[in-house]
Amino acid sequence: MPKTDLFESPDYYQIDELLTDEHKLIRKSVRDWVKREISPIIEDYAQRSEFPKQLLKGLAEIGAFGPTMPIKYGGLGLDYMAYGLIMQEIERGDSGIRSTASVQGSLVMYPIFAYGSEEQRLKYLPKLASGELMGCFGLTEPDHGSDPGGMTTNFKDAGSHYLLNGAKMWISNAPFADIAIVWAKSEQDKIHGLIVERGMEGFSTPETHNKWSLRASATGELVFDNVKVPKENLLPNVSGLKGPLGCLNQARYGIAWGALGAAMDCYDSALRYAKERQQFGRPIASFQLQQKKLAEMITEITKAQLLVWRLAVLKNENRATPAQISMAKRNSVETAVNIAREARQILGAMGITGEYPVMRHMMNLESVITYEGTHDIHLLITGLDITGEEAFK
Ligand code: TGC
Ligand code: FAD
Repeated sequence: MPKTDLFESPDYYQIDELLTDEHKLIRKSVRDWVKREISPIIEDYAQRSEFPKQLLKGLAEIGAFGPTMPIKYGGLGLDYMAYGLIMQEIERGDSGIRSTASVQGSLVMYPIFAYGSEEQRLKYLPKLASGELMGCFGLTEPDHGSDPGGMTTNFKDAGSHYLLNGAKMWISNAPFADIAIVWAKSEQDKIHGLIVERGMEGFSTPETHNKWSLRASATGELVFDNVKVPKENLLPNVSGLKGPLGCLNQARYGIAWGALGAAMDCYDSALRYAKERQQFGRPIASFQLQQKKLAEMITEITKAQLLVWRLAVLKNENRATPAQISMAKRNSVETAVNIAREARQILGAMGITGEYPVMRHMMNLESVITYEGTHDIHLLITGLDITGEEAFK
């Protein structure tokens, strides 16, 4: 049943005054699109555990795929504030849809742009920006998640081509992607990025089922059984773990903004419900316990908004460090998870139904807190940054 989306974004500290008119216009156009295209259908797709593929064209049209890329390659040449706002608005609709946009822009287009040859850029980027081609990013393996440096997926020089073997797991967009950016070790034990195309013999992408989280996002494996990859598909300009981790900086930045969108939607739903729902002859918003929850939500959202706004300024100036991005990703997702859990309680029994977006956000955020570096890993990155002592190994 189509639902009316009444979302209004909180701006408790007049942070909008820190945005340009162009930023506000971009946010409005994405928000209108989300209200029109995502909100009415997302609950059904999440319940059915199906990715709404028909949204891809619209996502491309609103500039969700690589908005910071130069116009020459099909991007919009926007700044990182605009990129953050786009991710915030899309994840306000659903984390799974934001995942698709993050992967396409930050994890597929970015490595081709940053590490690819000019031929690779011209061949792939415009088609990825328009959604004509969709991509996925294969770093995680069954036995190597937080520790991707231990990967065993590998390729050998077979003269006219490379021979790729191994498997990746938990890969967003894998079941329908046309291309995959795959990180694999060479015979010299160096990590490189390869562009693997659907249809290459020995390459398959089985879908992962039975998820309770990100149900409207398609997740799968990437399996490589002696796949012949043309030599021109190797990304020539990077080697080592810094290649994939450099892409993660881009995507984690987007999540820092995106998760706040989910938090705002939960807060907005809970506030509206608390004002309308009557118990003991009064709106539940009049009870101190409910006010505490709501007041803490808006406080945490406001703090996180200021953090990501400042991060965007630093990123625009090319001064945002990976550790600063880790802190923001971790903080925003924790904020969102806590707010979703509290909002669900304010809604009482209604909170467990699909009549409201809260439980869907809550379950989605359990993936967001794990992917792109777990909550623990980001804390350890901050720990390393401030102490100089590595506690991973
Ligand atoms: P370590 O020895 O620290 O570093 C290896 C090399 O990488 C460099 N480096 C970075 N470069 C760029 N950006 C960063 N953020 C970087 N972090 C490290 C580092 O300088 C070094 O360079 P060099 O030249 O000296 O070789 O590596 P480590 O093996 O100790 O691991 C460090 C650790 C644990 C922080 C890292 O591996 C990590 O971040 N693990 C988490 C893995 C992760 O985030 N996986 C995400 C998979 S993709 C995904 O989840 C997509 S979900 C998308 C969606 O649906 O939205
Ligand atoms: P593990 O690394 O096994 O960690 C398990 C637990 O141990 C965690 O709590 C972790 O914090 C903790 N831990 C690990 N190491 C340490 C340590 N040194 N110190 C303290 N604690 C530690 N990956 C991709 O490559 N591409 C994708 O598109 C992608 N999409 C995803 C989509 C979804 C829905 C999900 C759930 C995951 C996706 N991932 C993807 C994988 C994701 O990045 C990994 O799940 C994540 O990096 C964690 O790896 P893991 O699940 O193997 O957990």
